[in-house]
This record gives sequence, structure tokens and C-alpha cells, in this order.
Amino acid sequence: MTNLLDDLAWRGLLYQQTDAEGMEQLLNKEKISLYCGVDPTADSMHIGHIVPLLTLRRFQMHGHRPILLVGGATGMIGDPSGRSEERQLQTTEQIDLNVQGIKKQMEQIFDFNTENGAQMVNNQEWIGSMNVIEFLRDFGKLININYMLGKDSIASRLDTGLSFTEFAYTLIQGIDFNHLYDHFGCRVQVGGSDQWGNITTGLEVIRKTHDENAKAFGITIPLVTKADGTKFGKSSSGSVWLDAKKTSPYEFYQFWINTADSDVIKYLKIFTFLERAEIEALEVTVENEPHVRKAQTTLAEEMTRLIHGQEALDQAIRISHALFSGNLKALTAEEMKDAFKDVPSVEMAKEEKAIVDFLVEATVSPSKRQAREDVTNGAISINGEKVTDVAYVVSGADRLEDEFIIIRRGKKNYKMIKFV
Ligand code: 545
Repeated sequence: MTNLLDDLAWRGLLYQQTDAEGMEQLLNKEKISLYCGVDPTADSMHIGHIVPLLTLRRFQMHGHRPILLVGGATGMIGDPSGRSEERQLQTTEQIDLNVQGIKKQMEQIFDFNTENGAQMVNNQEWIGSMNVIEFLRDFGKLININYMLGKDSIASRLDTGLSFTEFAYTLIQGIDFNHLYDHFGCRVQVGGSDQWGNITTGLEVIRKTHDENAKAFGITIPLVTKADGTKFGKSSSGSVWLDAKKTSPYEFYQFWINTADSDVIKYLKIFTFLERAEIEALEVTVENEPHVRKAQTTLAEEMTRLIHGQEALDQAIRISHALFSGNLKALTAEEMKDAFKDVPSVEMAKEEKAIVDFLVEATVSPSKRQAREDVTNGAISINGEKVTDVAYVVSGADRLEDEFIIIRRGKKNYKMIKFV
């Protein structure tokens, strides 16, 4: 098997390391435990959040043990890292809900039942029961204000404002690392590049509470970027979430399918568990036959299978094929709704209508004359079924789930008619 750190470097996953040489020695010597934390600031992660988690899984594949921390306590405060404004506090009810959502998503990504199975922890377990005197005496004393003021997340907010609450955040995360070091033998913390300041606070706490033999490490992962300079991880309808209710598996699949040639190899390296030789072979296809989009298809399949499972992937592929070929009859009403979420829609009343009037009212054809021509030419289909009879009457029988109709004019012009 290839060397883990070489593989991470090749994938472009190493941004900063607190001690690259020491880390290499450590990994050559033993199997370690390492952690990454996620705060429950939302009930779902989006694809940007999972890069450090996928990196933890790469460690797991090399025999190391991942510790997945859910920030039940830190989520009550809010990390100022990378933010220009003070956060609104969340209610405990919301945080509890979010914790459940995030735990479920972590469970999808990791093995828990092997010898080096992942472990899930919640910092509420040790931070929640700590009192203020303990916090200030045992930990506050270890950290100098001057040291804290040097952190990006704090320095950058001194002018615009930063509450004591958010100022103290980095120390809580530092206490976590120290706790996991003591009770779980955790040696390494992984995070996105915005987490550097918090990770190093942890190393500082560990250094101050142990003798010189104690040694822990931090690594950060670069932000995922796009070659055209626009923000990574957005689709036409916003963030790409892991939660199927927020981003359907079909939309998720399409997001990856739409990756630019200039980004696709980079994403295969960052997001998939394909090996170097496979990715390099795909790189050749991007060069030689870009129109086939083999790399994009592979990326979309790997990611959709990982997050939503094989069945959801099969369904996403089926919807894509049906749309491409125009054969909508292969789809269920539910799948059609999903597939046409982004196509223009028109609202109409639930009334029977002659096809020609219907097409004009739905703004599918610009005039009655054109509508008649479209029908006789065979350019119109309703729910994937061609309509060539100008006397056809559109009725309740055409409505899927009594709610909508998909009209196609020509090869690719789709419109969804919603009934109210
Ligand atoms: C808390 C306690 C710890 C260790 C870590 C934490 C969380 C950390 C943090 N991380 C970010 C985060 O975003 C909210 C996700 C919404 C569901 O705030 N202080 O929780 C992101 N993290 C993943 C990456 C990140 C980071 O989850 O590290 O860089 C994004 O890529 O912003 O003891």
C-alpha cells in the first residue's frame, strides 16, 4: 500500500502541518487515534464540510482510528473562525436536533465495527459539566491573552467586535483536544484551514498540562476551489447538502456531473477513494475524449453512492437517462417532480382545456397558430407521451398526482405545469 502522507500530498489534502517530520515519524511507528470536530450549527453538513472527514477515513483505511466529535457544547457558543460577525446563539432544542442530523451523516461515512472502527463523542460530555471556576483556574490560566490576540479569528475581529463568549471559543476547542489526548489517546487533530488557530490552541493546552514527552499534532486541509474562481459547492438552488431532503440524490448527482474538465481530476483526488492509477487513467480520458465525460460520471457515481447509497444512485442515473432520451414514461411521478425541479413552471387552474389553448396559456407555444403547428408536427409531448391530435383535450387524467404535467416542446424545452 502507498504511504498515507504521500497519498494525502498527491491528493492536495495537506495545507498546514504543525510538525511534518514528527508526524511522519509517528505514523511510521504506530497506528494512532485522530479527530475532527463538527459543530451543530445546522441540521446537515454540505459537501464542503466533509473533506476533513473523508481525510479521516483515509487514515482509517491505513489502520488508524478516527474520533468524530460533535460539538454539542461548542455549538452553544459558536466558532468565530472565518467569520466577520458575531453569531446569533442557537436554542438548545435546535442544537439537539442538529446533533442528531450530523451524527447520522457521520455514521454514513465511517465504519464503526472494525478493529479500528470510528468512535463518536460529544464535547457536551466533558465541557457541559465543567463549572466556571474550574474553567478559569484549570485552563484560563494556561493561556496568555497576548497569545490569543495573535490568532486570526480573534485579531480580525478586534475592530468590528467580538464578544468574550466567542473570544473564549478557541480555548474550549483546546480543552477538547487535551481531553481526547488524555482519555482517547488522540494524537492528531484535522480540520479545514480555518481551524488552524483552534488546533494550535489545543497543542498549547496539551503542552502546558503535560511533561515534555507529550506530543500531539495538527494538520489542516486547503479550501476546495474552482478553476473559474467562483465558489465551490453551490448548485443553481444553493448549497449542496448531504441531507436528501435538502438536496435530492438526483440534484446531488447532477452537481458532480456538471464539474468542469479543469476541476474534475482535482475533485476525484479530494473526494473519492479511487486509487492513483485509476484517477490518472481518468485524467487521460479528460485529455483525449472530454465529450465522453467519463471522469465526471465516475465522480458523480462515487459521491452519490458514498452519501446516498447504491439504490439512490441507480435512481439518479435513471432520471438522467430518461431526461436525456426524452423517455419520461420510465419515471414515477415522484421522480419527475425531482427531475424537473429546476425547469420553468407555470401555474394553471384545474380545468379541462383543448390542447391548443392549453399550450398557449402555459406559454409553451407563442400563438394558437404555432400551437396547432407544433402538435401536428409531433413537437409536443405530455408527460413523455407524444400528442399529435389537435382535438386532444387536456384533462385531470393527464395530471400526475393531480398536481402537475410535464410538457415538452421540441427536443429539450421542458415546462412544468402546476395546478392549484
Ligand atoms: C468543535 C470542537 C472541537 C473541534 C472542532 C469543532 C468544530 C470547529 C468548526 N468547524 C466547522 C463546523 O462547521 C459547521 C458545520 C455545519 C454542519 O467550527 N470549531 O463545524 C467546519 N468543520 C469542518 C472543517 C471546516 C470547518 O466542521 O474543519 O474547516 C470546514 O471545511 O469550518 O473540539
